[in-house]
Amino acid sequence: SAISEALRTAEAEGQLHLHVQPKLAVASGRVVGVEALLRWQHPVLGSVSPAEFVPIAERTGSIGHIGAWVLREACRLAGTQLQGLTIAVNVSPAQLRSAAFEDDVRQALLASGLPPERLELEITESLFIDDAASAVQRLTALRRLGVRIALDDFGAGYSSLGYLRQFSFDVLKIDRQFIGELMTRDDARAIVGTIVQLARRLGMRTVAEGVETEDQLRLLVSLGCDELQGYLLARPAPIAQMRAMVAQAE
Ligand code: G
Ligand code: G
Ligand code: MN
Ligand code: NA
Repeated sequence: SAISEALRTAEAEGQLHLHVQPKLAVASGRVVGVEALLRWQHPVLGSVSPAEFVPIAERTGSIGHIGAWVLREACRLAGTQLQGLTIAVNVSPAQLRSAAFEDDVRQALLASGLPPERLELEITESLFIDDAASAVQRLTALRRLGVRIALDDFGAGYSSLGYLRQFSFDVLKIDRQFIGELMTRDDARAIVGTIVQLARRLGMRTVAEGVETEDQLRLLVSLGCDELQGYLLARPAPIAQMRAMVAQAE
């Protein structure tokens, strides 16, 4: 297709960019990290969402190249413009299963000089579906590099509490569907409260994603959630537009 053709050269043509979205720590009221979100601006196709092009890049194999660029660029940005903050990078299951991935992470850290604990990899639970044992092996190898591992969109899909015993994630990101229903559904509130307590017992931090209202923020604080992310605080934007928020972290 036109998209898969154009994807092949997107990086070389300078059409890829990272936006960042801040994460606020409840305890300190400060920005403690950002999530990197990939953007593709094509001269003819316009701006294409990663929700659309990442699955295509996975099928055609372009994801290896693109994912390595995302890692390099995220580490570079964090090292040069995000004093002390962590940067989180989304990694799809297909990327993680590739043999080259671990080396891409190592190279990105080396080239940027970023301390590994400032890089967080956000993976989704679908990684575990086909072969949980090898997923655990790969995550363990990455953890040995010193990077942090977050379980993204927790509760959205095939959540099994078993995954939480097979690998101890550093962070649980509570799926934004629950956050969106927090004020209107008792079950969403019960689930979020329970996830927060479970994470605490297992030594994981919790991040609520998709926080859009003050009411949600207040409730999440009272439920004991550690970090908040969402349009209420800031929409994903180029790092240059995030200067004021990031400076607040110093
Ligand atoms: O920010 P946005 O609405 O465009 O993100 C849409 C989806 O694309 C989300 O599921 C997000 O996790 C994913 N995504 C964003 N950036 C990246 C990236 O760099 N790599 C991968 N694999 N997925 C990404
Ligand atoms: O799958 P992942 O959680 O990585 O997806 C991140 C996606 O969530 C991106 O598309 C980002 O633009 C979007 N996002 C971030 N904050 C909010 C929010 O407050 N509300 C909604 N609806 N989407 C958000
Ligand atoms: Mn994410
Ligand atoms: Na998410």
